[in-house]
Amino acid sequence: MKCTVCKEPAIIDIRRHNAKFCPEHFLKLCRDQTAKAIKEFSLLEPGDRVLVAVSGGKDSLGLWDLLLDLGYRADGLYLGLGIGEYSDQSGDYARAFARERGLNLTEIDIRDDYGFDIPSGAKAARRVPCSACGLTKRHLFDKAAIDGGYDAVATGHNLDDEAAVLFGNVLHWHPEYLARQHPLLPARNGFPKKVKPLVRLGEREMAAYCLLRGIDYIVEECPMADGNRHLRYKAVLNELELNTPGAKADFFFGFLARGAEHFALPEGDDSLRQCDRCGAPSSGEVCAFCRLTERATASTQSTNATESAPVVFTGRDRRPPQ
Ligand code: Q46
Ligand code: ZN
Ligand code: ZN
Repeated sequence: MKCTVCKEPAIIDIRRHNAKFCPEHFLKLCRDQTAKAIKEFSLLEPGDRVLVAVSGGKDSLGLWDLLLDLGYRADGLYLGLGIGEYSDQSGDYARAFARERGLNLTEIDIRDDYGFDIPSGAKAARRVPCSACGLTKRHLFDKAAIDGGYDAVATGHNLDDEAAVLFGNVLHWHPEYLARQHPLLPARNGFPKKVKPLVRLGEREMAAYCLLRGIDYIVEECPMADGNRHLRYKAVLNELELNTPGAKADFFFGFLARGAEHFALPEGDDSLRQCDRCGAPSSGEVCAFCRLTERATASTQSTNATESAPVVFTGRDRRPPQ
């Protein structure tokens, strides 16, 4: 197998590009595809200060590395979600990455700062763990970006992630989600700009990128992802991609080019106010995150008061997101 560019031995075959790459040209492809997404969707301006949502996985650490390589000023934010060993290990990978490269990583531990963790907090608030987790992550990344004066929050969603989410949103016809499915969500109403610069790279490519760049990352999936419907959609799309290389990219980029406009929401119709407790933009008096915190910690307090067994994470908590 030879590199399509230089004819040296290739290490990866990317069928949707109908091309094979040696290490040097594969790394160049990853940089070029990231830069192309940033330009094509107007994600960032040169010299922007970016806050990378770091999970310790291949996508977020690879994204941080790529943004720095492309000349952006990028800091990381890691959230300790209290999901057992998974959180302990993913935090170690994020810290090691930042330490070895002298980067600025901020950490927020939701147990220390907000008094709950995702498994027990979700249970107490009667929410599916991934729903409580997503809400928590969105709120805390938004807040950190606004407080820190960053130009954007960047997340490591790749082509496989976006195609799977689109598949779910089309399968169940969620027009309100389709309206927001774009690599760029501009800043609005006190929310920071959010960008997804990896939408042109697949999961397999991000794993290969990290391997070649010497980036150690947590390989295990979050235990709460078990049974997650997006994993099932990914499996269906992988099957399709096997026989139709490029199907995922056609599906996702075709939607952006020809479908998304039909779901766009009229501008300026959000009537948001400030949360009475934390000041974040909110549709009601108290924002969803403050309500979650209240319910999650009220249960902890009453549990402590009655000295009954603490709420702990067990395998039974693994339910798919809604
Ligand atoms: S971390 Fe959180 Fe994911 Fe785990 S609980 Fe679900 S949303 S699966 S990206
Ligand atoms: Zn080459
Ligand atoms: Zn609030």
